Amino acid sequence: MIVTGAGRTLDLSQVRIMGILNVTPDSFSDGGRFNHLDAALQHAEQMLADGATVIDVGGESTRPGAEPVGEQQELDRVLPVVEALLAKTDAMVSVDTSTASVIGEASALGAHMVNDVRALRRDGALEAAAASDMLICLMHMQGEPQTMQFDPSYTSVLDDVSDFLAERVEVCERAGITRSRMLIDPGFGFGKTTRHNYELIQRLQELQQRLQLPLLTGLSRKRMIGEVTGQRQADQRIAGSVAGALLCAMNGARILRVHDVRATADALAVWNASQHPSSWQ
Ligand code: 7PJ
Repeated sequence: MIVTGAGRTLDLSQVRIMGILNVTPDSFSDGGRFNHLDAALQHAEQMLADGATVIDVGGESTRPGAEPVGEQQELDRVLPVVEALLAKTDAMVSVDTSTASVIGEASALGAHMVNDVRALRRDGALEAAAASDMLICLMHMQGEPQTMQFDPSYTSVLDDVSDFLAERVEVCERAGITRSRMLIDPGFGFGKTTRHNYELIQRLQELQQRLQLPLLTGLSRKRMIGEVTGQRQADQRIAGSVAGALLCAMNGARILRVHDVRATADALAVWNASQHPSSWQ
């Protein structure tokens, strides 16, 4: 399985790691330490050295209850980092955004992927993505970040997620985005209880079979890891997150969106070795 965005191909026959680069002042799991350009670049370079292929740059906090960010503020946060990453690293560059102007400007700079937690439902986002040649990750979310964790409810979480994504895929196709540019994501923690999240992990294979598109998953340091491990602090959730990421990979995910790149790469290496023992002495 190979996907191409903005002229850059990504071979998904091996599972890839997307390293999270938050450029929000309130990024909950890194304390907002990577606000400044140099620090952001340095962090990205470390993640690439540790085994990331994609760097996901986000200027809007979508954690539960977070305040929305203004458009100009998001542009100011994200674009300089995208530009620097494209100039100075060989990363595949993804922008974690729902904003049409950010999609358009990032595309003009040469960014390779749009990662949209709102699946291109904001005004102008679909058109901006269609006008680009970027990869598009469509994610499922029930509600909006400010209220989504109040009382998430589903008849069948897998059916709802898969129906929603199927509809967004269709809308994108009608707008001229080919399926070869799409990825899908169940959206762990976005309007879902812990039970919903783990049911989705258990049934990830089914989701992939229904949609027939490459799966991206992100559960790194999230509350669903804290809930079952008892780890209240995000930076204490690394082992749990690595276990969760590996489970997603074993259940068919092709791109893993993570904070802890090296730990995740190590886990994938061990899994790989167990699949190809003959490459070892
Ligand atoms: C996700 C995301 C995710 C995708 C965030 C956090 C919250 N994009 N952006 N999937 N989560 N595609 O990292 O905790 O799960 S922001």
